[in-house]
Amino acid sequence: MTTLRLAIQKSGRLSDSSRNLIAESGIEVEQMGARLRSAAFNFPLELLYLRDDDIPEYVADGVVDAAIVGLNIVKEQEGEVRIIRGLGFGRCRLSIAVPKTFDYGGPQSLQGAKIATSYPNILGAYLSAQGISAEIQVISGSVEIAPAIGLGDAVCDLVSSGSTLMSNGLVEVETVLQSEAVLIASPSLSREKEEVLERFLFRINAVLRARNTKYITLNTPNYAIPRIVELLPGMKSPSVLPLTLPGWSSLHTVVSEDDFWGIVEKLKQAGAEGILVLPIEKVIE
Ligand code: PRT
Ligand code: ZN
Repeated sequence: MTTLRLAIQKSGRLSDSSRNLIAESGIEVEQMGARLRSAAFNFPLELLYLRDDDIPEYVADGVVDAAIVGLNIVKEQEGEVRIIRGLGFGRCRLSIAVPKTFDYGGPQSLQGAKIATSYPNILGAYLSAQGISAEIQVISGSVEIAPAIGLGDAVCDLVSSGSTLMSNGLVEVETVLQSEAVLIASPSLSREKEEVLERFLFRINAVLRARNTKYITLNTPNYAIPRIVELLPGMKSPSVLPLTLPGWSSLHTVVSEDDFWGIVEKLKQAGAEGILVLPIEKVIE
């Protein structure tokens, strides 16, 4: 049977989440150890562990068929790859930041400035779209220290909590790219590999849909059911089961966790009691 070769980051911020996603998809992989690759036992998948910077090129060249890597890396590199879907982890943004003392009044303030970054292509495209000519100073690591050592007037770097910028006396002023881990694939795969990719994607979709979805059960007096049903943005209409207590029912439905926190108070006010929120493992649509 045809095997799909999938690259993930060997060791770094995306490694654990990538491996967890594969495991939650019900795909069992040999222990990783110090290997460069390992095979799945119960799905036609081979995993390759690579440095994230190498991944887009390997996918574009067809050395691997698909991969999980940051959108920031995909956008920075030139090779042609298909972005299949965002995976909801590894979220960060590529931002321009300036020293606290910089008198910043919008992107035009960067005219003629020297900006240190590891993302010259994304930054270059952003600056030309804004009609700004600035000097791009390419630095491979610790971009945040560049202004302090005279290597730039500003920086363009990845930010998640913002604490690295803050501890270096920098202020985030523009977001150039919103990033997260993405599943990418080679531009052309054989029909057999494309089918395996589809099956892999089907599983991933089920896992990711479930992550933000909760199974809710609650008890309610019967008179409150119409109001509560109105509040619950369920998949379809919720199930209503009678309780042994006369005039009361138990209501079951599935809601997105974000929606749930927005309506929980209203559910209680409407008369809901004993609200349970349960995790869901997979959602197949
Ligand atoms: O060895 P390899 O080359 O594979 O790994 P790497 O060291 O190049 O990458 P790694 O593991 O650091 O990051 C992998 C991917 O994680 C990145 O390409 C992004 O897609 C994503 N990601 C998410 C981040 C961050 N958040 C992040 N905060 N990558 C880097 N950072 C760094 C940032 O560069 C800065 O130095 O964290 C610092 C900022 O963090 P805060 O929280 O202080 O704002
Ligand atoms: Zn890297």
